Formats: sequence, C-alpha cells, structure tokens
Amino acid sequence: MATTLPIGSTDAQAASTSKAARLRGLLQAPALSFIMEAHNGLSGKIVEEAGFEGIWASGLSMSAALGVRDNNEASWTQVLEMLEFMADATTIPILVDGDTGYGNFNNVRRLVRKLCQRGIAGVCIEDKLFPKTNSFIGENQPLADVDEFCGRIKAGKDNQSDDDFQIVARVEALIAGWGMEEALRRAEAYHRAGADAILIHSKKETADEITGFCESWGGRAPVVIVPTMYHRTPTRAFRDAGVSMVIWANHNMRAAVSAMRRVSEAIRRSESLTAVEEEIAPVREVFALTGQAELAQAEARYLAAAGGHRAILLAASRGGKLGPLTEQRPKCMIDVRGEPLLQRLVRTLNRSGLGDVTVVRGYRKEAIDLAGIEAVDNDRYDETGEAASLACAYDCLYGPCLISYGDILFRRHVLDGLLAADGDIVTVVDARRRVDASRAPDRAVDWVRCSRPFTGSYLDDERVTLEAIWSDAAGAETAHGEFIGLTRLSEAGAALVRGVLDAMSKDGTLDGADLPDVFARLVAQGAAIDVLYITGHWLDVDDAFDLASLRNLV
Ligand code: SPV
Ligand code: MG
Repeated sequence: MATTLPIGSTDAQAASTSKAARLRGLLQAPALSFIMEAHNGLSGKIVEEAGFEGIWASGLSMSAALGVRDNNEASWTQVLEMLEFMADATTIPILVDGDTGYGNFNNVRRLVRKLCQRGIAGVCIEDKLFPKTNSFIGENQPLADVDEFCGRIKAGKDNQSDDDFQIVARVEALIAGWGMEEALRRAEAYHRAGADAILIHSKKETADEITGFCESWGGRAPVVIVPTMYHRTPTRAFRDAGVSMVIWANHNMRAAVSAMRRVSEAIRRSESLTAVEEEIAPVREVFALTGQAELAQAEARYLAAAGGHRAILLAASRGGKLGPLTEQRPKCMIDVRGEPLLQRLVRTLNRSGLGDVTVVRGYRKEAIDLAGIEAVDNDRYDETGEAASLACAYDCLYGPCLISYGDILFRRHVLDGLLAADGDIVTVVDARRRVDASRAPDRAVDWVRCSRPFTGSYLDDERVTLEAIWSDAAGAETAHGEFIGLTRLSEAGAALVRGVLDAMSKDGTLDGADLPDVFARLVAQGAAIDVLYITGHWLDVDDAFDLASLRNLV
C-alpha cells in the first residue's frame, strides 16, 4: 500500500515506509509508545505537530464531533469519510477505533478492505455487539461469542491488502465484569485467530486489572491500554508491566469542548471579540496548519502568472552582527513573528507567480529546510562573497529571472513593479534611504548614483540608469539612493551577468566580489542597468535595529 502524504508533502522518510508498517513497528518495539486521539483532519494535524508517532481515531470523539452518540449512530461510511480527511492531512499512522466492526465477519472484511484503500494503518475491534455502547456507560454489557468474534478477526486479516495492516482485538471482559480468567481466555483466542495486538480495557480508577493481566499474559502479543479512568497511574508502571502502546483516547475532543464553551460564553457575554482574541489561535496559524503556503507555491508553479520568471536568492552568509541569533541558523532563517524571514520572502515571490525559487545556502545550510525551494550550496561561504554565491547558481542564471538577497523583505507592489519594468537588467533603488546615512556608519549599504535623481513627480517617467555603485560610506552624500538587493534580468541581461561571472572567475576576482562589483563591471563595459526607484516599503536585516523594524513591518 502506498503511504498517503498530504498534498504537496515532501517528507522523504515518511514516504519510504508505509503507515501500516510504522504502526506495526510501534506495536512490536520493546519501547512503550503513545498515540493520541484525533477526530478530524485538523486535530490529526495538531497531534502530528505535537510529535506523536501515531493517531487514535476515537469512535467516541468522532461521534461527538458530529454531535451524535457513541452508539454507532454515525454510519461506518461516514466514519470512513472522516478518516480519509485525517489520513490525507497527516503523515503518521492512524489506528482507527472500529467499534465492533459494524456487524459480523462480512462487515469487518469489507471495512478492512476500505481502510487499507484509504491509507489507514490499523483497526481496533471490540468483542461486543452491534450497535455498541461506550464502555464507560452502564454495567454488564453483553459480549460477543468468542468463536464468532474470532471469525471477525480472521475475516479482517484475510482481507487486508497491506501485509502490515494491524488488527487490534479489544477485550471487554473486565469492563463487562466477567473477570480476569475470561479476559485471558478471550485474549488467547483472539491472538490465535490472528490479532496483531490485544487491547485490554478497564474502567477501574487504578491500574491493578491492567498490571494483573500483563503479568499473566506474559507478552505473548503486544498489549495496548487506554488509561482514561486510571490516569493517576504513573506511566512508569505501564513500562514496568511491559505494555506496548498507550492510547490517550479522547483528550483533544474534551479540550475542544472546554475551549469552545469558554470562548462562546465570553463572546456572547461581552458582545465583542477583543476579550478572547489573545487566547485563541490567530487565523494565520490556521492557514499554516492547513498548508496555505503550499497552495501559493503550486499556483506559482502551475498557473505560470509571472511570465516564467525564476528567482535566485542569495542566502549564504551568517549575519554575524546579529550575534547569538545566528548561531544555529543563517540570518535569512531568523524568526519574524513566528515565521522565518526567508519563508516570508518566498511567499511574496510565490504570490506574484514565481514558483521556481533557488536558494544559495552556505552558513548552517541544514537550517534552510523550506518546502518548495531548490537549494544549491556555496560551501566556501566564509571565504567568498555574493558573486561566488551567484556563480553557484550559474545553471539557473538564465532569464527571465530575479536575483534577490535572501535577507530582505519588500511589499508585493515593489516586486510587481519590477516584473513589469522594461530593460534587460533592472535594479531596485530606494531613493529615500540616503537620508538615513548617518544612522549607523558601519551599516552595509550599497550606494548608487544614477543618471538622474528621483523626483517623485507624477509626470516623471524618463528612463533612469545606474552610473555607479559602491559599498563604503565614503561618498554616500553623492548617492541617489540605495540598491535594495533586488534585480530582474531578461534573457539577454542574464547572459551579460554570466559573462561577468566568467570573466571574474578567469581573472581571479570572483571570490572577493559582491553583487555591486558585478554591476560595477557591467557599467564599466557599457551595459545599461535600468533603475526602478522606490521610496521605502522594504527592509533588510543587518543588525538588531533592522530586526526590530522588520518585526514592526510585517
Ligand atoms: C474511544 O475513544 O472511542 C474508545 C476508548 O473506544 S473508550 O472511550 O475509553 O472506550
Ligand atoms: Mg470507542
């Protein structure tokens, strides 16, 4: 069976082992494992995000989420539909609570076939009668005949299309008051019938029944437990007893009930949203959970709105002025309000239709692990500059394309203006920045002088070209603005830039050169570099001051 991954997922490890095989591994491993309840796609994602290795698709919780009782009021196909959303939304295995199997052997075998088709890793069936009643309701619930239940297990095992699919047989003898001997007799019969594991259920407030069962059972098959009622028992006791898997069975559904009640009551009382805004998840977190960014990348890839522009982002440098903030990651991966800067930059590009994004990595390259980008590496990042990084992306340096520093952010209209501008090489220059020259004398600023200054006039549409570009503070007062680190190249422009990189490589200047050196060389050889003037609406991250401004901008 193929592993089901969320659309757009690139989780290579998850793709290499089927979900059923991973559930089997968890059940058979000597270490105690934990799976957590979910009842729909969103809660499944949250369970995975929390780091759990598997999901318990709880019958009680899925029923409650649908507003019905845990008495098979939701039909098995309605449950199946929910499971499909959960499996699509997650990459970890799902063990589904299959109640009694929705009937006899015939219903179980059809259920198992369908679960395998939908990428579910295993099912737990309990030895009760359809329609079931929750184990914590009432006393002396009737149990299934042992042989009949063994037939359900055998039919399920005979019909699984994935060899690793797991069938867990749930013994209800202790719940129904039939005693330990009956529980052990049933567990043995179900094990012989082919069950991959035994779930022994108890509704006592202590774990005595569970530890007693484990002791007599002697590890003949993996044991699964649901400590909802004996939750005070320390987890160590389950390990000591040789339990294989713990199911935290309904706690996300119950948490949702409490949270939704609190919020609904507060909003109704206050007739306002302000009181609850701080305690609930921001909408952007919901977008992140449901993978909105992947859709933007896919749109850029498949809708081809940007006239086929690709982008090269230069992100190899550490950003040493940010000190400890860049010890574990390069500055492009610094967190800006819960999201790495580079991810924001890539999203801006995607939204303008640029889906083909190559990032040149260097310092702490493993930290640049964004979905939807291609990475090339400048492993000599600490002894080379931007020109050498650009040369690492030589194979992508074909127009039309964009070159951007990886540590800048700009408003989308800046990018859209650049994409629409005429010229083989067009750079973006902030005319406003030179008034800031006095702020930090050691700031890395790429100053430019152009064929004419920015005027701000509505009528001003005369062409502007670059005449000089330099990076030290001397002469800053003669500059017309600051190069922001964003450039567009046509096919011909990209060929000119490749020519400069070739020449630099030949004469030995490539390693020490930055992007302004490449432009200076183009100007010296008579190439026209057009300038798109802007006034603000962008930021780079050079030091802590920039970072503070950036956090205010987004
Ligand atoms: C469920 O989560 O639906 C279960 C576990 O079956 S319990 O409610 O503890 O029976
Ligand atoms: Mg249940």
